[in-house]
Amino acid sequence: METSVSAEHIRHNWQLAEVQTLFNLPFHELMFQAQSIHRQYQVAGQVQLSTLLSIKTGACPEDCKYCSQSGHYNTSLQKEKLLAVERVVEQARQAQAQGADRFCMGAAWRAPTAKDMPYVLEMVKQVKALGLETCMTLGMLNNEQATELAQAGLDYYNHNLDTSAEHYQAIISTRTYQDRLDTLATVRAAGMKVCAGGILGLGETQRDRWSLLCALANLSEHPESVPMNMLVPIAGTPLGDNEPIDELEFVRAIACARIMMPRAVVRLSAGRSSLSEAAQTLCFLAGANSIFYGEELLTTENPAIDTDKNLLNKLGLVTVRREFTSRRSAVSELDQIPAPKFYDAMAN
Ligand code: SAM
Ligand code: DTB
Ligand code: SF4
Repeated sequence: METSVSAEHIRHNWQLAEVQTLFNLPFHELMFQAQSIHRQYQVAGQVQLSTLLSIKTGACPEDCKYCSQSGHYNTSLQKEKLLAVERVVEQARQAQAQGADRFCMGAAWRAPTAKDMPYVLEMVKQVKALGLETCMTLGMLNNEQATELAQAGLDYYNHNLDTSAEHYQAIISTRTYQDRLDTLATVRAAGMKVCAGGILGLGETQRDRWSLLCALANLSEHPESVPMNMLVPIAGTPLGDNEPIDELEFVRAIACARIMMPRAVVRLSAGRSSLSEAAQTLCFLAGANSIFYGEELLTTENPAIDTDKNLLNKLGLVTVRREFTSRRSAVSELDQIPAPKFYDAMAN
């Protein structure tokens, strides 16, 4: 049966058992379903590029067991106070020149203080004035802060659920899962786009992965952006010696995110430096259509820009700002490619 874009795929009532079945499908079947959804709801072959900057680094009062920036662990990280607005704008300009279309600013805070707000608002205004989309991740927000950020022109706010509600207590004790859900609701109510995802490799079970995916997909509106991070183990943190997870598990999680949140842009986020080209390619096939672009994430390494450009070109993927990649094929404009009709694998 052929179907057109259909609202039946946009659901907020996912059950754990269903996600278990989806996650454990034969790999080729899972990939087929993910591709089918991807091609109905996303522009196939297009990848969005976001560049990250840490605007305030380290000495964070939170105790997230994975994080280089928590003040609770000795990670030999160079701390830095809030950067001057001009330095942030300069970095944004460079990111734009290198091809990014969104600039994401992250601060190692539990929540911004009243003293910080005028500076971050100014950063949003000036970065946006360059013609870039803006994103910030500053910890928890109250209604007033969220409204101010939205009025300054902030497009996206990143705040991750990180893991399942069940595994959460083993990872963070200084704020609750409900605190995170509350911040996401506050961001949504202020009219900003929500960027919310998680990390795999925190010692969670498969069930925790299904539960995280359910928690994200069962939000009253799906996040517009879903970053999928693979733990970057940081020496000195409690998770510094964690074994890397099976790459195919990560690909499966991306495929499920694609199927469960068809309209979201799924970002292949932290951990890309340790993934082979082949594994990243599977992530793109599974439905990832955004990456962090630039040689550093917040405090850890990311693939070099030339490495990423080569990979995208090799795969024939184009970026939202197309002048930064070229298609291998003779077709130069995505719009010229006729929209294919797809068998709907979700219908029985
Ligand atoms: N302090 C803010 C907060 O936590 O809300 C914003 C910055 S925090 C670094 C943003 C996200 O980066 C975290 O929620 C987590 O998902 C991800 N992250 C941090 N350290 C990581 C690591 N070592 N490996 C993978 N992802 C990580
Ligand atoms: C997200 O989910 N991943 C990014 C962004 N949101 C802010 C952060 C990744 C951080 C990786 C570890 C680091 O560089 O410190
Ligand atoms: Fe602080 Fe964010 Fe790191 Fe947690 S993840 S320790 S809140 S910077």
